[in-house]
Amino acid sequence: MAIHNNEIRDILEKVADLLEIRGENPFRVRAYHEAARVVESMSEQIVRLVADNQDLTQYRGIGKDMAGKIREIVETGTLSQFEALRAEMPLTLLDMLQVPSLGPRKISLIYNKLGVTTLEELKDAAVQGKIAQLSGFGEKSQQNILDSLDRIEEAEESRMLWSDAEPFARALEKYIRKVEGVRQVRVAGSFRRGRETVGDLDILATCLRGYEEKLMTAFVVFEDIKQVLAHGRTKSSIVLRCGLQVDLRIVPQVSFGAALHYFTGSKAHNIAVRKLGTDLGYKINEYGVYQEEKRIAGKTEKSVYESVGLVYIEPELRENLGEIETAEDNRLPVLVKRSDIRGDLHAHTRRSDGHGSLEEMARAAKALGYEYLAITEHSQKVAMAGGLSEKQVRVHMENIDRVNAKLKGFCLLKAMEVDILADGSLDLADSVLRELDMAVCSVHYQQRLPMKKQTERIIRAMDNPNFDILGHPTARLINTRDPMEIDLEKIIEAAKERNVVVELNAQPDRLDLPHAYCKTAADLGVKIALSTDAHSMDNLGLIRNGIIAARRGWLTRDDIINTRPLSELRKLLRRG
Ligand code: DGT
Ligand code: CA
Ligand code: CA
Ligand code: ZN
Repeated sequence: MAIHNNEIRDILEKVADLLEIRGENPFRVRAYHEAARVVESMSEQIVRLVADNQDLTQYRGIGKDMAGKIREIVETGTLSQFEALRAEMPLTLLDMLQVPSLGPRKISLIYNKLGVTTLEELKDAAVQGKIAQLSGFGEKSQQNILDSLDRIEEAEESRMLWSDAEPFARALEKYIRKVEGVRQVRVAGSFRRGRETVGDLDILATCLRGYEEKLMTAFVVFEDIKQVLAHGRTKSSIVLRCGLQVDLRIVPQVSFGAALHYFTGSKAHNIAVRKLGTDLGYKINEYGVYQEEKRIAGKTEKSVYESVGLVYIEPELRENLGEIETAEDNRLPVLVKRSDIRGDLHAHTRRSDGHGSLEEMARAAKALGYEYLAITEHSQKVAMAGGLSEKQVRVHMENIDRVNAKLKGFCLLKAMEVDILADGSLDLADSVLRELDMAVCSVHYQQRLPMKKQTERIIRAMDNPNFDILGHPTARLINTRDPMEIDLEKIIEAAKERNVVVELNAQPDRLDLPHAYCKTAADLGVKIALSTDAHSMDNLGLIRNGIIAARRGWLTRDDIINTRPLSELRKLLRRG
Protein backbone atom coordinates (compact mmCIF):
# COMPACT_ATOMS: atom_id res chain seq x y z
CA MET A 1 0.00 0.00 0.00
CA ALA A 2 1.51 3.28 -1.08
CA ILE A 3 0.17 6.20 0.89
CA HIS A 4 0.30 9.57 -0.82
CA ASN A 5 1.72 12.71 0.81
CA ASN A 6 -1.75 14.27 0.76
CA GLU A 7 -3.14 11.45 2.86
CA ILE A 8 -0.32 11.80 5.36
CA ARG A 9 -0.97 15.53 5.55
CA ASP A 10 -4.69 14.89 6.14
CA ILE A 11 -4.00 12.59 9.09
CA LEU A 12 -1.57 15.08 10.67
CA GLU A 13 -4.01 17.92 10.13
CA LYS A 14 -6.86 15.95 11.68
CA VAL A 15 -4.78 15.03 14.71
CA ALA A 16 -3.92 18.71 15.17
CA ASP A 17 -7.58 19.72 14.98
CA LEU A 18 -8.77 16.94 17.27
CA LEU A 19 -6.11 17.76 19.83
CA GLU A 20 -7.14 21.37 19.69
CA ILE A 21 -10.81 20.56 20.19
CA ARG A 22 -9.76 18.50 23.16
CA GLY A 23 -7.95 21.55 24.54
CA GLU A 24 -4.41 20.25 24.34
CA ASN A 25 -1.23 22.26 24.74
CA PRO A 26 -0.98 24.76 21.83
CA PHE A 27 2.67 23.86 21.19
CA ARG A 28 1.77 20.26 20.61
CA VAL A 29 -1.05 21.27 18.31
CA ARG A 30 1.22 23.58 16.36
CA ALA A 31 3.78 20.83 15.81
CA TYR A 32 1.20 18.81 13.89
CA HIS A 33 -0.03 21.77 11.87
CA GLU A 34 3.55 22.61 11.01
CA ALA A 35 4.38 19.04 10.03
CA ALA A 36 1.26 18.91 7.85
CA ARG A 37 2.36 22.08 6.11
CA VAL A 38 5.86 20.70 5.50
CA VAL A 39 4.46 17.46 4.09
CA GLU A 40 2.17 19.41 1.78
CA SER A 41 5.03 21.42 0.33
CA MET A 42 7.37 18.46 -0.21
CA SER A 43 7.98 17.57 -3.82
CA GLU A 44 9.30 14.08 -3.03
CA GLN A 45 6.94 11.27 -2.06
CA ILE A 46 7.46 10.36 1.60
CA VAL A 47 6.87 6.69 0.88
CA ARG A 48 10.02 6.82 -1.24
CA LEU A 49 12.05 8.62 1.39
CA VAL A 50 11.04 6.10 4.03
CA ALA A 51 11.79 3.20 1.68
CA ASP A 52 15.25 4.71 1.08
CA ASN A 53 15.69 4.99 4.83
CA GLN A 54 16.15 8.74 4.63
CA ASP A 55 16.12 10.90 7.72
CA LEU A 56 12.91 12.93 7.72
CA THR A 57 14.26 15.37 10.31
CA GLN A 58 16.31 16.93 7.48
CA TYR A 59 13.10 18.85 6.74
CA ARG A 60 12.75 21.92 8.88
CA GLY A 61 9.59 21.63 10.96
CA ILE A 62 9.84 17.88 11.45
CA GLY A 63 11.45 16.79 14.71
CA LYS A 64 12.51 13.34 15.79
CA ASP A 65 9.18 12.53 17.40
CA MET A 66 7.20 13.68 14.35
CA ALA A 67 9.46 11.75 11.97
CA GLY A 68 8.61 8.59 13.90
CA LYS A 69 4.91 9.32 13.57
CA ILE A 70 5.18 9.89 9.85
CA ARG A 71 7.00 6.59 9.52
CA GLU A 72 4.21 4.92 11.42
CA ILE A 73 1.67 6.34 8.96
CA VAL A 74 3.68 5.13 5.99
CA GLU A 75 4.10 1.67 7.49
CA THR A 76 0.63 1.09 8.91
CA GLY A 77 -1.55 3.45 6.86
CA THR A 78 -2.62 5.30 10.01
CA LEU A 79 -1.43 6.67 13.32
CA SER A 80 -2.32 4.93 16.57
CA GLN A 81 -2.76 8.30 18.22
CA PHE A 82 -5.22 9.32 15.51
CA GLU A 83 -7.18 6.11 16.00
CA ALA A 84 -7.33 6.73 19.74
CA LEU A 85 -8.55 10.29 19.25
CA ARG A 86 -11.29 9.31 16.91
CA ALA A 87 -12.45 6.56 19.21
CA GLU A 88 -12.80 9.27 21.83
CA MET A 89 -14.76 11.82 19.79
CA PRO A 90 -16.59 11.80 16.47
CA LEU A 91 -14.53 12.79 13.43
CA THR A 92 -17.53 14.70 12.08
CA LEU A 93 -16.77 17.43 14.63
CA LEU A 94 -14.07 18.54 12.24
CA ASP A 95 -16.70 19.42 9.63
CA MET A 96 -17.71 22.28 11.92
CA LEU A 97 -14.33 23.91 11.30
CA GLN A 98 -15.76 24.92 7.93
CA VAL A 99 -17.90 27.43 9.78
CA PRO A 100 -15.57 30.44 9.90
CA SER A 101 -16.79 31.73 13.25
CA LEU A 102 -16.27 28.37 14.98
CA GLY A 103 -12.84 27.54 16.29
CA PRO A 104 -11.87 24.38 18.15
CA ARG A 105 -12.76 25.84 21.55
CA LYS A 106 -16.30 26.77 20.51
CA ILE A 107 -16.81 23.45 18.76
CA SER A 108 -15.77 21.69 21.92
CA LEU A 109 -18.32 23.72 23.91
CA ILE A 110 -21.14 23.01 21.45
CA TYR A 111 -20.24 19.33 21.49
CA ASN A 112 -19.99 19.02 25.26
CA LYS A 113 -23.03 21.12 26.17
CA LEU A 114 -25.43 20.18 23.37
CA GLY A 115 -24.09 16.86 22.12
CA VAL A 116 -23.92 18.29 18.59
CA THR A 117 -21.62 16.17 16.40
CA THR A 118 -22.50 16.98 12.78
CA LEU A 119 -23.29 19.99 10.60
CA GLU A 120 -26.93 18.90 10.40
CA GLU A 121 -27.22 18.73 14.17
CA LEU A 122 -25.55 22.12 14.35
CA LYS A 123 -28.17 23.56 12.04
CA ASP A 124 -31.00 22.02 14.08
CA ALA A 125 -29.56 23.40 17.29
CA ALA A 126 -29.21 26.89 15.77
CA VAL A 127 -32.72 26.83 14.30
CA GLN A 128 -34.07 25.87 17.74
CA GLY A 129 -32.19 28.77 19.31
CA LYS A 130 -30.01 26.56 21.48
CA ILE A 131 -26.71 28.00 20.29
CA ALA A 132 -27.61 31.55 21.34
CA GLN A 133 -28.04 30.36 24.90
CA LEU A 134 -24.52 29.01 25.27
CA SER A 135 -22.06 31.24 27.04
CA GLY A 136 -19.96 33.21 24.58
CA PHE A 137 -22.69 33.03 21.92
CA GLY A 138 -25.70 35.22 21.20
CA GLU A 139 -28.47 35.77 18.66
CA LYS A 140 -26.04 37.41 16.29
CA SER A 141 -23.42 34.68 16.34
CA GLN A 142 -26.17 32.08 15.99
CA GLN A 143 -27.46 33.79 12.84
CA ASN A 144 -23.92 34.03 11.60
CA ILE A 145 -23.56 30.25 11.95
CA LEU A 146 -26.80 29.67 10.03
CA ASP A 147 -25.60 31.92 7.20
CA SER A 148 -22.31 30.03 7.02
CA LEU A 149 -24.15 26.71 6.92
CA ASP A 150 -26.16 27.95 3.93
CA ARG A 151 -22.97 28.86 2.14
CA ILE A 152 -21.41 25.48 2.92
CA GLU A 153 -24.44 23.70 1.50
CA GLU A 154 -24.17 25.77 -1.66
CA ALA A 155 -20.49 24.96 -2.02
CA GLU A 156 -21.20 21.26 -1.69
CA GLU A 157 -23.55 21.47 -4.62
CA SER A 158 -20.88 23.11 -6.75
CA ARG A 159 -19.10 21.24 -9.49
CA MET A 160 -15.78 19.51 -8.91
CA LEU A 161 -12.64 20.88 -10.55
CA TRP A 162 -11.51 18.76 -13.49
CA SER A 163 -8.14 18.31 -11.84
CA ASP A 164 -9.72 17.06 -8.60
CA ALA A 165 -11.81 14.56 -10.56
CA GLU A 166 -8.89 13.34 -12.64
CA PRO A 167 -7.30 10.95 -10.11
CA PHE A 168 -10.69 9.28 -9.59
CA ALA A 169 -11.30 9.05 -13.34
CA ARG A 170 -7.90 7.46 -13.89
CA ALA A 171 -8.23 5.07 -10.95
CA LEU A 172 -11.67 3.93 -12.08
CA GLU A 173 -10.50 3.47 -15.66
CA LYS A 174 -7.63 1.32 -14.46
CA TYR A 175 -9.82 -0.63 -12.07
CA ILE A 176 -12.47 -1.38 -14.68
CA ARG A 177 -9.90 -2.31 -17.29
CA LYS A 178 -8.64 -5.08 -15.00
CA VAL A 179 -12.02 -6.78 -14.60
CA GLU A 180 -12.23 -10.05 -16.48
CA GLY A 181 -13.92 -9.86 -19.87
CA VAL A 182 -13.61 -6.08 -20.24
CA ARG A 183 -12.46 -4.83 -23.64
CA GLN A 184 -12.71 -1.04 -23.92
CA VAL A 185 -13.07 1.61 -21.21
CA ARG A 186 -13.37 5.37 -21.69
CA VAL A 187 -14.36 8.26 -19.50
CA ALA A 188 -16.74 10.38 -21.62
CA GLY A 189 -18.86 13.43 -20.67
CA SER A 190 -17.57 16.83 -19.66
CA PHE A 191 -14.44 15.17 -18.29
CA ARG A 192 -13.40 14.05 -21.75
CA ARG A 193 -14.19 17.47 -23.16
CA GLY A 194 -11.83 18.89 -20.55
CA ARG A 195 -14.33 21.27 -18.99
CA GLU A 196 -12.89 23.24 -16.07
CA THR A 197 -15.35 21.53 -13.73
CA VAL A 198 -17.37 18.35 -13.97
CA GLY A 199 -20.84 17.54 -12.65
CA ASP A 200 -20.31 13.80 -12.73
CA LEU A 201 -18.21 11.17 -14.51
CA ASP A 202 -19.69 9.15 -17.38
CA ILE A 203 -17.79 5.95 -18.07
CA LEU A 204 -18.41 3.66 -21.02
CA ALA A 205 -17.20 0.09 -21.34
CA THR A 206 -17.52 -2.85 -23.67
CA CYS A 207 -17.02 -6.42 -22.58
CA LEU A 208 -17.29 -9.96 -23.83
CA ARG A 209 -20.80 -11.34 -23.92
CA GLY A 210 -21.81 -12.79 -20.58
CA TYR A 211 -19.38 -10.70 -18.51
CA GLU A 212 -21.68 -7.72 -17.92
CA GLU A 213 -22.79 -8.84 -14.50
CA LYS A 214 -19.26 -9.46 -13.36
CA LEU A 215 -18.24 -5.95 -14.39
CA MET A 216 -21.18 -4.27 -12.69
CA THR A 217 -20.63 -6.25 -9.50
CA ALA A 218 -17.01 -5.15 -9.47
CA PHE A 219 -17.96 -1.53 -10.15
CA VAL A 220 -20.30 -1.17 -7.17
CA VAL A 221 -17.60 -2.32 -4.76
CA PHE A 222 -14.94 0.13 -5.93
CA GLU A 223 -12.89 1.19 -2.91
CA ASP A 224 -14.00 4.78 -2.33
CA ILE A 225 -17.77 4.40 -2.52
CA LYS A 226 -20.14 6.31 -0.26
CA GLN A 227 -23.38 5.17 -1.87
CA VAL A 228 -24.65 2.92 -4.66
CA LEU A 229 -27.47 4.76 -6.44
CA ALA A 230 -28.27 2.07 -9.01
CA HIS A 231 -26.97 -1.39 -9.82
CA GLY A 232 -28.21 -2.73 -13.15
CA ARG A 233 -27.05 -5.03 -15.91
CA THR A 234 -25.89 -2.31 -18.31
CA LYS A 235 -26.03 0.82 -16.18
CA SER A 236 -24.94 1.52 -12.61
CA SER A 237 -24.33 4.69 -10.63
CA ILE A 238 -22.26 5.26 -7.54
CA VAL A 239 -21.30 8.22 -5.39
CA LEU A 240 -17.70 8.35 -4.24
CA ARG A 241 -16.74 9.48 -0.77
CA CYS A 242 -15.54 12.78 -2.22
CA GLY A 243 -19.11 13.40 -3.40
CA LEU A 244 -18.48 12.72 -7.08
CA GLN A 245 -21.14 10.70 -8.89
CA VAL A 246 -19.99 8.14 -11.45
CA ASP A 247 -22.17 6.42 -14.04
CA LEU A 248 -20.98 3.28 -15.80
CA ARG A 249 -22.67 2.08 -18.96
CA ILE A 250 -21.87 -1.13 -20.81
CA VAL A 251 -22.52 -0.75 -24.52
CA PRO A 252 -22.36 -3.19 -27.44
CA GLN A 253 -19.04 -3.31 -29.27
CA VAL A 254 -20.61 -2.20 -32.59
CA SER A 255 -22.10 0.85 -30.87
CA PHE A 256 -19.00 1.97 -29.01
CA GLY A 257 -18.23 4.93 -31.27
CA ALA A 258 -21.82 6.13 -31.33
CA ALA A 259 -22.12 5.78 -27.56
CA LEU A 260 -18.79 7.52 -26.97
CA HIS A 261 -19.94 10.34 -29.19
CA TYR A 262 -23.33 10.59 -27.53
CA PHE A 263 -22.06 10.49 -23.94
CA THR A 264 -19.13 12.80 -24.59
CA GLY A 265 -21.55 15.53 -25.56
CA SER A 266 -21.95 18.32 -25.17
CA LYS A 267 -25.66 18.08 -25.49
CA ALA A 268 -25.68 21.14 -27.76
CA HIS A 269 -23.03 19.56 -29.99
CA ASN A 270 -24.98 16.29 -30.16
CA ILE A 271 -28.16 18.04 -31.15
CA ALA A 272 -26.37 19.89 -33.96
CA VAL A 273 -24.81 16.66 -35.28
CA ARG A 274 -28.10 14.84 -35.06
CA LYS A 275 -29.73 17.65 -37.07
CA LEU A 276 -27.19 17.15 -39.87
CA GLY A 277 -28.14 13.46 -39.83
CA THR A 278 -31.84 14.19 -39.98
CA ASP A 279 -31.28 16.47 -42.97
CA LEU A 280 -29.68 13.49 -44.74
CA GLY A 281 -32.52 11.21 -43.75
CA TYR A 282 -30.56 9.39 -41.02
CA LYS A 283 -31.38 8.68 -37.44
CA ILE A 284 -28.52 9.13 -34.94
CA ASN A 285 -28.61 7.84 -31.37
CA GLU A 286 -26.25 6.26 -28.86
CA TYR A 287 -26.41 2.93 -30.72
CA GLY A 288 -25.40 4.12 -34.15
CA VAL A 289 -26.32 6.00 -37.30
CA TYR A 290 -29.28 4.43 -39.08
CA GLN A 291 -30.69 4.71 -42.58
CA GLU A 292 -34.15 3.22 -42.22
CA GLU A 293 -33.40 0.14 -40.08
CA LYS A 294 -29.88 -0.32 -41.36
CA ARG A 295 -26.91 0.71 -39.24
CA ILE A 296 -24.52 2.64 -41.47
CA ALA A 297 -22.02 3.88 -38.83
CA GLY A 298 -21.26 3.81 -35.13
CA LYS A 299 -18.34 1.50 -34.42
CA THR A 300 -15.99 4.47 -34.16
CA GLU A 301 -16.62 8.16 -33.51
CA LYS A 302 -14.92 8.98 -36.79
CA SER A 303 -17.52 6.90 -38.64
CA VAL A 304 -20.29 8.91 -36.98
CA TYR A 305 -18.80 12.22 -38.11
CA GLU A 306 -18.06 10.93 -41.60
CA SER A 307 -21.62 9.70 -42.02
CA VAL A 308 -22.80 13.32 -41.81
CA GLY A 309 -19.99 14.71 -43.94
CA LEU A 310 -17.75 16.00 -41.15
CA VAL A 311 -14.11 15.41 -40.29
CA TYR A 312 -13.38 14.15 -36.78
CA ILE A 313 -13.86 16.85 -34.14
CA GLU A 314 -11.66 16.79 -31.02
CA PRO A 315 -13.67 16.42 -27.75
CA GLU A 316 -12.38 19.76 -26.39
CA LEU A 317 -14.15 21.60 -29.23
CA ARG A 318 -17.53 19.93 -28.87
CA GLU A 319 -19.51 22.80 -27.40
CA ASN A 320 -21.40 23.90 -30.51
CA LEU A 321 -19.39 27.10 -30.63
CA GLY A 322 -18.73 26.96 -34.36
CA GLU A 323 -16.88 23.64 -34.56
CA ILE A 324 -19.55 21.98 -36.73
CA GLU A 325 -19.51 24.72 -39.37
CA THR A 326 -15.72 24.83 -39.30
CA ALA A 327 -15.53 21.04 -39.67
CA GLU A 328 -17.90 21.19 -42.65
CA ASP A 329 -15.39 23.47 -44.36
CA ASN A 330 -12.54 21.27 -43.14
CA ARG A 331 -10.91 24.30 -41.49
CA LEU A 332 -10.55 22.99 -37.92
CA PRO A 333 -7.41 24.21 -36.16
CA VAL A 334 -4.58 21.80 -35.40
CA LEU A 335 -4.75 22.08 -31.63
CA VAL A 336 -1.62 22.61 -29.55
CA LYS A 337 -0.18 19.58 -27.77
CA ARG A 338 2.08 19.09 -24.78
CA SER A 339 5.18 18.33 -26.88
CA ASP A 340 4.89 21.74 -28.57
CA ILE A 341 5.77 23.54 -25.33
CA ARG A 342 9.38 24.66 -24.93
CA GLY A 343 9.28 26.61 -21.70
CA ASP A 344 7.19 28.16 -18.96
CA LEU A 345 6.73 31.90 -18.50
CA HIS A 346 5.35 32.25 -14.97
CA ALA A 347 6.95 30.64 -11.92
CA HIS A 348 7.83 31.55 -8.33
CA THR A 349 10.66 30.35 -6.11
CA ARG A 350 10.85 30.54 -2.35
CA ARG A 351 12.25 34.05 -2.75
CA SER A 352 8.59 35.09 -2.97
CA ASP A 353 5.80 32.60 -2.23
CA GLY A 354 7.06 29.45 -3.98
CA HIS A 355 8.77 26.40 -2.50
CA GLY A 356 11.79 25.63 -4.68
CA SER A 357 15.12 27.36 -5.23
CA LEU A 358 16.19 28.84 -8.56
CA GLU A 359 18.33 25.82 -9.29
CA GLU A 360 15.68 23.32 -8.31
CA MET A 361 13.11 25.02 -10.50
CA ALA A 362 15.55 25.16 -13.40
CA ARG A 363 16.37 21.49 -13.06
CA ALA A 364 12.71 20.54 -12.88
CA ALA A 365 11.91 22.62 -15.97
CA LYS A 366 14.82 21.08 -17.85
CA ALA A 367 13.59 17.62 -16.90
CA LEU A 368 10.31 18.46 -18.65
CA GLY A 369 12.30 19.01 -21.83
CA TYR A 370 12.15 22.81 -21.63
CA GLU A 371 14.71 25.33 -22.90
CA TYR A 372 13.69 28.19 -20.65
CA LEU A 373 11.77 29.17 -17.53
CA ALA A 374 10.83 32.69 -16.50
CA ILE A 375 11.16 33.31 -12.78
CA THR A 376 8.45 35.82 -11.97
CA GLU A 377 8.63 36.74 -8.30
CA HIS A 378 5.99 39.03 -6.85
CA SER A 379 6.66 42.75 -6.59
CA GLN A 380 6.74 44.81 -3.37
CA LYS A 381 3.03 45.61 -3.16
CA VAL A 382 2.29 41.92 -2.64
CA ALA A 383 4.11 41.95 0.68
CA MET A 384 2.19 38.96 2.02
CA ALA A 385 3.74 36.82 -0.70
CA GLY A 386 7.27 38.13 -0.15
CA GLY A 387 7.17 40.77 -2.90
CA LEU A 388 10.50 42.24 -4.01
CA SER A 389 11.54 45.90 -3.87
CA GLU A 390 13.59 47.48 -6.67
CA LYS A 391 16.80 46.83 -4.81
CA GLN A 392 15.81 43.22 -4.25
CA VAL A 393 14.92 42.81 -7.93
CA ARG A 394 18.53 43.67 -8.79
CA VAL A 395 19.75 40.94 -6.43
CA HIS A 396 17.19 38.58 -7.98
CA MET A 397 18.68 39.28 -11.43
CA GLU A 398 22.22 38.68 -10.18
CA ASN A 399 21.16 35.39 -8.62
CA ILE A 400 19.66 34.28 -11.90
CA ASP A 401 22.83 35.25 -13.78
CA ARG A 402 24.81 33.14 -11.37
CA VAL A 403 22.59 30.09 -11.83
CA ASN A 404 22.47 30.56 -15.60
CA ALA A 405 26.26 30.50 -15.73
CA LYS A 406 26.10 26.95 -14.41
CA LEU A 407 23.32 25.71 -16.70
CA LYS A 408 23.90 24.19 -20.10
CA GLY A 409 21.26 24.26 -22.81
CA PHE A 410 18.81 25.94 -20.49
CA CYS A 411 18.06 29.51 -19.50
CA LEU A 412 16.25 31.09 -16.60
CA LEU A 413 14.63 34.32 -17.75
CA LYS A 414 14.95 37.32 -15.47
CA ALA A 415 11.36 38.27 -14.89
CA MET A 416 8.88 39.57 -12.35
CA GLU A 417 5.18 39.31 -11.73
CA VAL A 418 4.56 43.01 -11.35
CA ASP A 419 1.49 44.20 -9.55
CA ILE A 420 -0.83 46.50 -11.49
CA LEU A 421 -1.69 49.25 -9.00
CA ALA A 422 -5.17 50.72 -8.67
CA ASP A 423 -4.34 53.76 -10.81
CA GLY A 424 -2.92 51.61 -13.61
CA SER A 425 0.71 52.27 -12.80
CA LEU A 426 3.14 49.40 -12.26
CA ASP A 427 4.54 48.49 -8.87
CA LEU A 428 8.21 48.83 -9.88
CA ALA A 429 10.15 51.71 -11.43
CA ASP A 430 10.70 51.65 -15.19
CA SER A 431 14.44 51.82 -14.62
CA VAL A 432 14.44 48.35 -13.07
CA LEU A 433 11.64 46.89 -15.23
CA ARG A 434 13.68 47.78 -18.28
CA GLU A 435 16.53 45.53 -17.16
CA LEU A 436 14.36 42.41 -17.00
CA ASP A 437 13.96 39.87 -19.80
CA MET A 438 10.22 40.16 -19.42
CA ALA A 439 7.43 41.17 -17.05
CA VAL A 440 4.12 39.48 -16.32
CA CYS A 441 1.76 42.14 -14.99
CA SER A 442 -1.24 41.14 -12.88
CA VAL A 443 -3.98 42.60 -10.72
CA HIS A 444 -3.95 41.29 -7.14
CA TYR A 445 -5.64 44.07 -5.19
CA GLN A 446 -8.82 46.10 -5.66
CA GLN A 447 -10.46 43.53 -7.86
CA ARG A 448 -13.91 44.93 -7.24
CA LEU A 449 -13.71 48.25 -9.09
CA PRO A 450 -16.59 49.10 -11.44
CA MET A 451 -16.23 47.62 -14.92
CA LYS A 452 -15.22 50.80 -16.71
CA LYS A 453 -12.62 51.75 -14.12
CA GLN A 454 -11.17 48.26 -13.93
CA THR A 455 -10.89 48.01 -17.72
CA GLU A 456 -9.20 51.41 -17.93
CA ARG A 457 -6.82 50.50 -15.13
CA ILE A 458 -5.56 47.45 -17.00
CA ILE A 459 -5.31 49.16 -20.37
CA ARG A 460 -3.51 52.08 -18.80
CA ALA A 461 -0.98 49.66 -17.32
CA MET A 462 -0.45 48.18 -20.78
CA ASP A 463 0.61 51.60 -21.99
CA ASN A 464 3.87 51.03 -20.15
CA PRO A 465 6.32 49.57 -22.70
CA ASN A 466 7.72 47.23 -20.03
CA PHE A 467 4.39 45.42 -19.82
CA ASP A 468 4.96 42.19 -21.77
CA ILE A 469 2.32 39.73 -20.56
CA LEU A 470 -1.05 40.25 -18.87
CA GLY A 471 -1.17 37.68 -16.02
CA HIS A 472 -4.36 35.78 -15.04
CA PRO A 473 -6.56 38.36 -16.80
CA THR A 474 -9.87 37.92 -14.94
CA ALA A 475 -8.38 36.94 -11.53
CA ARG A 476 -11.16 34.38 -11.16
CA LEU A 477 -10.78 31.40 -8.82
CA ILE A 478 -13.21 28.78 -10.01
CA ASN A 479 -15.79 27.97 -7.31
CA THR A 480 -14.37 30.56 -4.91
CA ARG A 481 -13.93 33.96 -6.55
CA ASP A 482 -15.85 35.54 -9.40
CA PRO A 483 -13.94 37.05 -12.30
CA MET A 484 -13.30 40.79 -12.11
CA GLU A 485 -15.85 42.91 -13.90
CA ILE A 486 -13.91 43.90 -17.00
CA ASP A 487 -14.53 44.38 -20.70
CA LEU A 488 -12.27 41.54 -21.80
CA GLU A 489 -12.84 42.09 -25.48
CA LYS A 490 -11.70 45.66 -25.17
CA ILE A 491 -8.67 44.56 -23.19
CA ILE A 492 -7.76 41.96 -25.80
CA GLU A 493 -8.07 44.61 -28.52
CA ALA A 494 -5.85 46.91 -26.48
CA ALA A 495 -3.34 44.07 -26.16
CA LYS A 496 -3.40 43.69 -29.92
CA GLU A 497 -2.68 47.38 -30.49
CA ARG A 498 0.22 47.35 -28.03
CA ASN A 499 1.68 43.97 -28.96
CA VAL A 500 1.01 42.70 -25.43
CA VAL A 501 0.78 38.95 -24.84
CA VAL A 502 -2.11 37.57 -22.78
CA GLU A 503 -1.57 34.74 -20.30
CA LEU A 504 -3.54 31.55 -20.09
CA ASN A 505 -2.76 30.61 -16.49
CA ALA A 506 -2.85 26.82 -16.04
CA GLN A 507 -3.56 26.67 -12.30
CA PRO A 508 -6.54 24.27 -12.17
CA ASP A 509 -8.79 26.73 -10.34
CA ARG A 510 -7.78 29.66 -12.55
CA LEU A 511 -7.63 28.52 -16.20
CA ASP A 512 -7.57 32.19 -16.87
CA LEU A 513 -7.96 33.42 -19.77
CA PRO A 514 -11.33 31.57 -20.02
CA HIS A 515 -11.63 29.43 -23.14
CA ALA A 516 -14.11 31.52 -25.13
CA TYR A 517 -11.73 34.50 -24.89
CA CYS A 518 -8.74 32.40 -25.95
CA LYS A 519 -10.57 32.02 -29.23
CA THR A 520 -11.28 35.77 -29.37
CA ALA A 521 -7.59 36.48 -28.83
CA ALA A 522 -6.44 33.96 -31.41
CA ASP A 523 -8.91 35.28 -33.99
CA LEU A 524 -7.48 38.77 -33.45
CA GLY A 525 -3.90 37.54 -33.64
CA VAL A 526 -3.11 38.27 -30.00
CA LYS A 527 -0.47 35.83 -28.75
CA ILE A 528 -0.98 33.71 -25.66
CA ALA A 529 1.54 32.72 -22.97
CA LEU A 530 0.58 29.29 -21.64
CA SER A 531 2.01 29.38 -18.12
CA THR A 532 1.67 27.32 -14.97
CA ASP A 533 2.25 30.03 -12.34
CA ALA A 534 4.19 27.23 -10.60
CA HIS A 535 4.85 27.65 -6.89
CA SER A 536 6.78 24.36 -6.65
CA MET A 537 8.71 22.01 -8.90
CA ASP A 538 5.73 19.66 -9.20
CA ASN A 539 3.52 22.57 -10.19
CA LEU A 540 5.38 22.89 -13.48
CA GLY A 541 3.52 19.71 -14.46
CA LEU A 542 0.27 21.68 -14.47
CA ILE A 543 1.13 22.55 -18.05
CA ARG A 544 -0.90 19.43 -18.89
CA ASN A 545 -4.01 21.14 -17.53
CA GLY A 546 -3.07 24.27 -19.39
CA ILE A 547 -2.85 22.35 -22.66
CA ILE A 548 -6.39 21.06 -22.22
CA ALA A 549 -7.64 24.59 -21.51
CA ALA A 550 -5.76 25.91 -24.55
CA ARG A 551 -7.30 23.25 -26.75
CA ARG A 552 -10.75 24.19 -25.49
CA GLY A 553 -9.84 27.71 -26.57
CA TRP A 554 -9.06 26.51 -30.11
CA LEU A 555 -5.40 27.44 -29.73
CA THR A 556 -2.72 26.14 -32.08
CA ARG A 557 1.03 25.96 -31.63
CA ASP A 558 1.32 29.18 -33.53
CA ASP A 559 -0.93 31.10 -31.14
CA ILE A 560 1.23 30.32 -28.11
CA ILE A 561 4.57 32.08 -27.65
CA ASN A 562 6.22 29.51 -25.42
CA THR A 563 6.18 26.98 -28.24
CA ARG A 564 9.01 29.03 -29.77
CA PRO A 565 12.74 28.54 -29.31
CA LEU A 566 14.23 31.13 -26.97
CA SER A 567 15.62 33.43 -29.65
CA GLU A 568 12.25 33.66 -31.38
CA LEU A 569 10.44 34.06 -28.08
CA ARG A 570 12.56 37.11 -27.27
CA LYS A 571 11.59 38.69 -30.56
CA LEU A 572 7.89 38.07 -29.93
CA LEU A 573 7.99 39.74 -26.54
CA ARG A 574 7.19 43.39 -26.74
CA ARG A 575 10.59 44.55 -25.52
CA GLY A 576 12.20 42.28 -28.13
P1 DGT B 1 -21.60 17.55 -16.44
O1 DGT B 1 -21.72 16.14 -16.00
O2 DGT B 1 -22.67 18.42 -15.94
O3 DGT B 1 -20.26 18.12 -16.19
O4 DGT B 1 -21.75 17.61 -18.04
P2 DGT B 1 -21.85 16.42 -19.09
O5 DGT B 1 -21.68 17.04 -20.42
O6 DGT B 1 -20.95 15.30 -18.74
O7 DGT B 1 -23.39 16.00 -18.99
P3 DGT B 1 -24.10 14.69 -18.45
O8 DGT B 1 -23.27 13.94 -17.48
O9 DGT B 1 -25.44 15.14 -18.00
O10 DGT B 1 -24.33 13.82 -19.76
C1 DGT B 1 -23.24 13.27 -20.46
C2 DGT B 1 -23.46 13.44 -21.93
O11 DGT B 1 -24.62 12.71 -22.37
C3 DGT B 1 -23.75 14.86 -22.36
O12 DGT B 1 -22.59 15.62 -22.52
C4 DGT B 1 -24.48 14.66 -23.64
C5 DGT B 1 -25.24 13.40 -23.41
N1 DGT B 1 -26.62 13.72 -23.07
C6 DGT B 1 -27.17 13.73 -21.85
N2 DGT B 1 -28.47 14.07 -21.93
C7 DGT B 1 -28.72 14.28 -23.23
C8 DGT B 1 -29.90 14.66 -23.97
O13 DGT B 1 -30.97 14.87 -23.44
N3 DGT B 1 -29.75 14.79 -25.31
C9 DGT B 1 -28.56 14.56 -25.94
N4 DGT B 1 -28.48 14.71 -27.25
N5 DGT B 1 -27.47 14.22 -25.28
C10 DGT B 1 -27.54 14.07 -23.94
CA1 CA C 1 -20.96 14.14 -16.77
CA1 CA D 1 -23.89 11.79 -16.22
ZN1 ZN E 1 2.18 34.22 -10.02
